[in-house]
Amino acid sequence: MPPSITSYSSISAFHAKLAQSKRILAVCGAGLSAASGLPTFRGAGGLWRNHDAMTLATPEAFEADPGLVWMFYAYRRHMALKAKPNPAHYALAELARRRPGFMCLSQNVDNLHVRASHPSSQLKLLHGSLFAIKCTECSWTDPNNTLDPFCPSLAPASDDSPSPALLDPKNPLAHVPREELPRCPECKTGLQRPGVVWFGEALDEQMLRDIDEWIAREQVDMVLVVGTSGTVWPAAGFAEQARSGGGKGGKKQGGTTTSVVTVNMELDGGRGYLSKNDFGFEGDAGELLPKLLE
Ligand code: BV8
Repeated sequence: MPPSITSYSSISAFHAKLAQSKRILAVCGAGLSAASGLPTFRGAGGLWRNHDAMTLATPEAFEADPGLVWMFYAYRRHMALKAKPNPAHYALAELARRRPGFMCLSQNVDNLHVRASHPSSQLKLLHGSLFAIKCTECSWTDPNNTLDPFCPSLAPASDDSPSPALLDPKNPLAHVPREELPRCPECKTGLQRPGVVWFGEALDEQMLRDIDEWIAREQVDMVLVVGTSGTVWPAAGFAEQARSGGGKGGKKQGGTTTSVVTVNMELDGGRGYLSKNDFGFEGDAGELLPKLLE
């Protein structure tokens, strides 16, 4: 185990549990993409300029100043397009190909799972995608829009990096008026907005039903909780829902235990996992997952 990784659990015991696991669930967060160079929400990269990303990822913020919110998303689209999937994304995609009983739930909107060719039937993007665009008013969507810049008023200063103004809190941000933002081509009245789930917005109901059904159908043997602070709901609840056999009359067969496996840069002193059946591995997911899932 390289010095940069502290294992609070034995890798061989983990591999033994993985080998006997039929149904495996992964819940992934921003830490999975840290090795691809994308900042997380919380932690050193979590603040975008002097704005807390969380206050920008809301319908109210978009209503109040769509230009500012679009600059935030144009910057994240630009960064995500420049980023590449890291070995952890490929390890999860490979696990899906090897294990039909594996389902990956991701909070990430950077499209890196898709670019790592993760089988779509075994991937649920809980919070949508930076590259899906939709209308604020009608049901129009553009599911795969990689325009960068998204529109002329949101152009970064140069090809290889967004405008310095976006990054340097000291530089006043140019105000982008609503009129310069693209309107919906269908209804002509709504604005085009990022196809992500903002705080205070509901996740896709059918997707949530499918997840509940997948968890309840059969005992989940292992939950991989990768690079997430577990602070955003309902994503934060899926690991315990799986442990309790779906919680909704799930078939919890006697004797089988669900192991929750936490992979995180900070395992809060090793208490990052709960019971003796659980595992904790502290370090970079980009380095850890390929070793754990080999
Ligand atoms: C909803 C898209 C209901 C936008 C995002 C209980 C139930 C339901 C809702 C709530 C509830 N309690 C509170 C709520 C409200 C709210 C919520 O959870 N608030 C929190 C802040 C308390 N939830 C919602 O609003 C959700 N909506 O449930 O609506 C409803 C029902 C009907 C009708 C109307 C409404 C919607 C939540 C979705 C928000 N959108 N993303 C965008 O991205 O711009 S969430 C956003 O935060 C990202 O998706 C991000 O992934 C996510 C969560 O953060 P993490 O992924 O965990 O990232 P974070 O930075 O926090 O942590 C990174 C971790 O990685 C750290 O632990 C770090 O140590 C680790 N790490 C760092 N580097 C590495 C690493 N690990 C490994 N390797 C490394 N190299």
